[in-house]
Amino acid sequence: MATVATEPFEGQKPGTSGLRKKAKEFRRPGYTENFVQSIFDAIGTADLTQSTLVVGGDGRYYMRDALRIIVQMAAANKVGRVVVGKNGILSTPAVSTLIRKRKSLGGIILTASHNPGGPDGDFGIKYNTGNGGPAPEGITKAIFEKTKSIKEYRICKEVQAEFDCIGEQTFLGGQFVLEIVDSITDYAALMKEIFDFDLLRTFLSGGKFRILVDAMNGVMGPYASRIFCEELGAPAESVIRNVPLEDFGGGHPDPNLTYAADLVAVLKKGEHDFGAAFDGDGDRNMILGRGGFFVNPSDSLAVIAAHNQSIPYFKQTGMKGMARSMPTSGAIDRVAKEDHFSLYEVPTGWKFFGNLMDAGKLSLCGEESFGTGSDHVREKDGLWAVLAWLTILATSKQSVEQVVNSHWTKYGRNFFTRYDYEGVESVGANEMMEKLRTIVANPADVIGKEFAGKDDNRRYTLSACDDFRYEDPIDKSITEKQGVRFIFSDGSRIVFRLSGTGTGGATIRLYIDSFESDPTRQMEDAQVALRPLIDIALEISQLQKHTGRTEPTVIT
Ligand code: G16
Repeated sequence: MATVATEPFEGQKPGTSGLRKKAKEFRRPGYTENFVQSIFDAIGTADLTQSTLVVGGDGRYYMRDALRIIVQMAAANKVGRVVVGKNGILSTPAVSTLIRKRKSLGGIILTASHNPGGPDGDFGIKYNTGNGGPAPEGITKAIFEKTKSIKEYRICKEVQAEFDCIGEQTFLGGQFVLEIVDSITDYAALMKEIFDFDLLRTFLSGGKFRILVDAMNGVMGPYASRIFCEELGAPAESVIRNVPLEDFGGGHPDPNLTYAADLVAVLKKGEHDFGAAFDGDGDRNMILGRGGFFVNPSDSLAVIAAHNQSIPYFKQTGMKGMARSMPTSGAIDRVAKEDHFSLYEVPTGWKFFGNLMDAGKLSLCGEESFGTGSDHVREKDGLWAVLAWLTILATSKQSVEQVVNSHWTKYGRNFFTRYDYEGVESVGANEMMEKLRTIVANPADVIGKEFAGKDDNRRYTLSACDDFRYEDPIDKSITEKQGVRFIFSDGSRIVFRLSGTGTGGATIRLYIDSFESDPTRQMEDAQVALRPLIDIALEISQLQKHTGRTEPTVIT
């Protein structure tokens, strides 16, 4: 075992979901080692010899090197057992599953999620705690503090592991065990406990109900092929781009209308009843219906909420409560209100749901950023969301579009859109946010003011504005500056925040949410319905002036 002297690297601060940087950065000598040692130092458990750590990732470029380093460092830091998916492959929800099943100390996930991969792409390292969820802020802050003062790391280079055959390997005279497991088995077993696989098999087998699932050359290919095709009988061609590639085939493994445009184009031909896509690490999902009908993630969450009793897991465990991230539309709020469930609003970041779930207050939650999940694990879960939708379709005997339309008829519709301005100069983006913060810091100057879009006679009166601050209901921790909000008297909201997952410059996210109860207007295109609020948002923020951008890079 070696103790290697090192010096801190600038900027090893975990963002919304772990440390994400260019792969090149992680390849700098000592960069990965420093961050991993800081995780071990922050865990602060003196004796790890009885502990298990789960490690895996989405197969992107540099994952195998990082995996080897982590295993050697876990041995040197005296962790008793490390569990790794075959060839290092584990989806993010599968890591969460294994951490919980093995009652592990925690896990390390190697992914930059939906960000591109390859030598010029992104990489990431995220620490999850024993509940299976992303480390809460207290721990990520402690990790960051350790990175700022690190002087040495420990590594055991004599641990030369093989990652391609299932079974146990023992090192250091039996003191360190590396266990390679099948990447899918435990996760698939959990899905069988949650859903009625017989019902889904009858629904999908023989290709009667035609599905098309795009794994975007991320980690989900093998999971989707095993579960949809082998287990549920969908034809093999139902899963496309199902081979995990280090660079995702040059694509951007982000399941949205821009980066999964190929899938949308195929669905538009009208030959499939249902389409879905996943991101690089399998926690995000996009749902499409026949003809490319797009289900907004906020609506997807609300629909699953409304149909929760068709899912066997919720029937057994009961619906303990629902939650969404702050920028996610209020569609689920209407279901919670109508059906008498508690509803929690948390900042962006799956880590904020964990405490509520552990306290038994939350069963179902989601985010506008294509994340949906339940308390079966402590990560969002793309394949779970697809199985939930297929269950709803099988039991309601309606098409995707019919399910969504009937939902709007019953609960009303929350129009929602998100504009992303990716790779903006940080200076301009920060200036814009600071200006917005100055406005909301003096609410008396703006509240009661009337706003209107450029070519529209609809008027919106500002009734509240703030920078979202969250007090965790369980541990009372406070998280501040989570998004600048402008709330109007009809409940419409405009929200601005900077992404915490990008790696180049800044990404500005602008979210707009507006409720429409009038059935004659509910079928309108969201971009048309929200146009005045978009204009108002651009006017208040002076986005173009600060960034030079006239158009967003992605519209959801
Ligand atoms: C992560 C978090 C999500 C968050 C998303 C976007 O997802 O787990 O909770 O909504 O980032 O965050 P931001 O708006 O800061 O970019 P993932 O799929 O990237 O791990």
